[in-house]
Amino acid sequence: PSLEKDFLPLYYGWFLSKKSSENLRKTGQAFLDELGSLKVFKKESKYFLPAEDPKVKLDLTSYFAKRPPSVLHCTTKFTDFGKAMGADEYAQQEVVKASYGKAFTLTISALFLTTKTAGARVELSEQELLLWPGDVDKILPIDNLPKGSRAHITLGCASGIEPVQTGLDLLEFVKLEKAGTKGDEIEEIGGGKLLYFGNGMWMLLLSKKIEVKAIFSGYYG
Ligand code: ACK
Repeated sequence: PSLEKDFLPLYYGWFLSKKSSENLRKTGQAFLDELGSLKVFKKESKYFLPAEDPKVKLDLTSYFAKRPPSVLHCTTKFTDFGKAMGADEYAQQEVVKASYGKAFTLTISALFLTTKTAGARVELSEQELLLWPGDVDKILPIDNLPKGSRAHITLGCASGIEPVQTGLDLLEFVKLEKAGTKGDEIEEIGGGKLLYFGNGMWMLLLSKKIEVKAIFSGYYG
C-alpha cells in the first residue's frame, strides 16, 4: 500500500513558474484592454451587459474579477482528493508518478473569452498528452473531440462562475471549429488574429505562440 493512494490532491496539473505566470497574466490583461476598446467588440457587448441595464459601461477587467489567486495552472485531472471518477486510476499511472515534480514547457496558441470565462488555449506535446486523462474532452457523452482539446489555463471568471467552466467554454469553441465554424476573422490586433464565433465568443490566435515553464504536480488546497 502506498501513501499516495490515500492522499490524492484536489487536482493534478502543470503549475507555471512565477515569471511565466506573471507574463501570461500581463498578456491576458493586454488582450482584455485591447478587445474592450475595439468598436466591433463594443457593438457586440450586449452579451456581457445586464438586459435590464444595457447602457452601463463595460469594463472587462472588473467583469472577469475572479482570477486565480496564486500561480496560473493547466489542470490535467481533477481528482477531488480521490473522490472524482477515475481519480485512483489516474494517480496510479506510471507516467503520472514519474512526471510528478518534473519541468515541462507548455505552448499557448490562443487566448479566448466568453461571457463566462477568459482563458488561454494550451497545445500539448506528445509527451504532455501522456498525462492527459482519456475522459475529459467532452461536454456531452457523445462528443468525440481530439485528445487535449480541453487543455487551458483559466485567466478569469465572471461573477458567479466557477473555474471548471473555462475548459467547457474552450470545448464549445472546439466543437464549433469541428462543425466547420472557424470564426469570423475580425482583424489583426496586438498579438495576432482576432476571431469572432458569435454569442460573445472571441478568440485571439497568437501570431507568436507563447511558451511557458511549468512543473507537473498536485494541488492540495
Ligand atoms: O481553471 P481550472 O482548470 O478549473 O482549474 C480549477 C481547478 O480544478 C480547481 O478548482 C478545475 N476543476 C474544478 N472542478 C473540475 C471538474 N469537475 N472537472 C475538471 N476540472 C475541474 C478548475
